[in-house]
Amino acid sequence: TSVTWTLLLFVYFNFSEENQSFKNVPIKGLEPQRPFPKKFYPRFTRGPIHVPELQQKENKIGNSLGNHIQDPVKGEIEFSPEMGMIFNEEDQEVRDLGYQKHAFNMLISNRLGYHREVPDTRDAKCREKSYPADLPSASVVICFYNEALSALLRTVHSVLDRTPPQLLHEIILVDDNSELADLKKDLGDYVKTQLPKTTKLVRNEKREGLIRGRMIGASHATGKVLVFLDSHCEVNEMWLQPLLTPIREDRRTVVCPVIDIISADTLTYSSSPVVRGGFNWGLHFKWDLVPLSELEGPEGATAPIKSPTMAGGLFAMDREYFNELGQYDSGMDIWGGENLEISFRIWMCGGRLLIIPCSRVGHIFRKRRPYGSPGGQDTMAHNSLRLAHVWMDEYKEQYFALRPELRMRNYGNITDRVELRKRLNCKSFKWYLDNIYPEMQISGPNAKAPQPVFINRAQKRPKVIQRGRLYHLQTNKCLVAQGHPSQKGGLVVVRECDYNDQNQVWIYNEDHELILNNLLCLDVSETRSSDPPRLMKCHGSGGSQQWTFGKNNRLYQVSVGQCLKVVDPLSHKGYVTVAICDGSLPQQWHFES
Ligand code: UD2
Ligand code: MN
Repeated sequence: TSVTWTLLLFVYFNFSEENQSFKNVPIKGLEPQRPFPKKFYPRFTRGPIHVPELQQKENKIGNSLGNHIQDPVKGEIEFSPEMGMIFNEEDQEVRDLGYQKHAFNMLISNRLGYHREVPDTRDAKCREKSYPADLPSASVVICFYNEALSALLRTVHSVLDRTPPQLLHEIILVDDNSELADLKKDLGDYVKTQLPKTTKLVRNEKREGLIRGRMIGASHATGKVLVFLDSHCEVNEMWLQPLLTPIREDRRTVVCPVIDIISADTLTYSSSPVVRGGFNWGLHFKWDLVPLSELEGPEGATAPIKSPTMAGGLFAMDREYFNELGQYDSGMDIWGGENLEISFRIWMCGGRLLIIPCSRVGHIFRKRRPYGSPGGQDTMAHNSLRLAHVWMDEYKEQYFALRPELRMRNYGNITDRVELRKRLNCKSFKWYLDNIYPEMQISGPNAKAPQPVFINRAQKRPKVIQRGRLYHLQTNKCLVAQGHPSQKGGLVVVRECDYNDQNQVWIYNEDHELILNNLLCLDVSETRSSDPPRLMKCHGSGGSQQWTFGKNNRLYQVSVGQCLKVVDPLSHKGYVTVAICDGSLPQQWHFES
């Protein structure tokens, strides 16, 4: 038990620290949703990764732009860190176009195809659970705008592959007036000829945004329960049963799976810690560690957790209850804010919102949103204003204190929503804060008594695998910083090796990062792979800072799919770059301890 207590205390301290530190986080405008801060991650260890040499044959599968609808044989391509290897210009084009249009690695997405196994990330105890036989059936609604076809179809097939047919009433795809040619044509053909009749495609005449888009999807649904998913997800084993069970018990329960992380750069699927939803006064969603009071009980790690808010994209809800509760605010545009609005509404109007640790769905977390709104407006601010005015009572002042420029901004007509709140007899926002989110810090306009300050904890660091010199075989030189190794954004070059110089010492760790002199990480630009590598602050989320040592002494950059190379081995300048891996001498490196 003492171990358990230590663990719980650790969780608690971290939780409090998060609340303390968020005060200083600047509120940015249109910020895409990020995965959890690093300290939330359990170190997810996988067995040894098998690294097959990618064959040109495999490379052809589905990776040409006109050749998407060719379903690679399941399991033909095993995942490897070198999955994004670039062999030719066409690969480069697919990769670059993917980052530009979708902000993730479309080359890897295409190579993975429409089916793949994902690691079962559930707690072991989840596997022992059983669920009622008479669960309600679900309509899965997936709304998309300009999605990469391979990611969309992998979402659909993951649902078809891992849902018992009797529980899957239908899948409704809502095309939010996408412009991409393959979505306009190939997708329609594919749905007609390759998917069961229960998969339907609905097309919006004009771009509506994800909020009205989901309402349109829901209006076509006839299943008992609505399940919403983003268009770049992969559902895990037994994902649906644990979601349907609490809804069957109480129709006013809304449930979310744990959102696992699919890396935007490598498409690796990895486990998320069980966290719950919160928000800050800038009305941005954030993840919180689960407070002690929620972790008690016999079911331990597998028990549903009450969550003050939802992330937005992935949840299940009784369909009639969705309608009764007022669906969404149809005055909200494109993206943002609807997740807080529905969360407040659920809690304040007599429902509850739970996260179900035994249900897991992976989602590609991108570093930026690849699309704008048709008129270029900040829809997040527009939508947040609407929700603040309808639901937050005097606490909307907390928002205006941070965003004074929005006080006078027009947010359209909210009469219907105000009436809805009255009709449903919803509680006050103060009740919500006191009872559902007591951890929320309130300073300024509606201040509470100050909260105690908690101890800061050091973040866990990835384990060092090797420490030494990065030696270039052809030139007999070592990789070093061009300027000072502590200079952010500095280039690296090869120079005469000096075995007494700390500034030439690299660390290679279990996260595949290369860190010079224990300071900065070797990093590449994800969108412009022609840029030379630079030393940057270690961000800990892989991708642009992930390097592997492979065949022919190559040093492979996972995110750009290319190898580190000395540009001109005869020049004293020693410039390096990344280029298509060809096994040639300029691309050969040794890590020397
Ligand atoms: C998160 C949610 C997302 C939504 C958003 C706030 C998760 C995993 N994702 O942002 O579901 O709640 O916060 O609004 O919780 N889309 C359209 N039309 C548009 C724009 C987007 O159909 O005009 C689709 C898009 O293709 C995607 C979904 O809506 O399938 C969500 O958009 P996103 O993935 O850009 O949002 P995300 O994950 O950053
Ligand atoms: Mn998304």
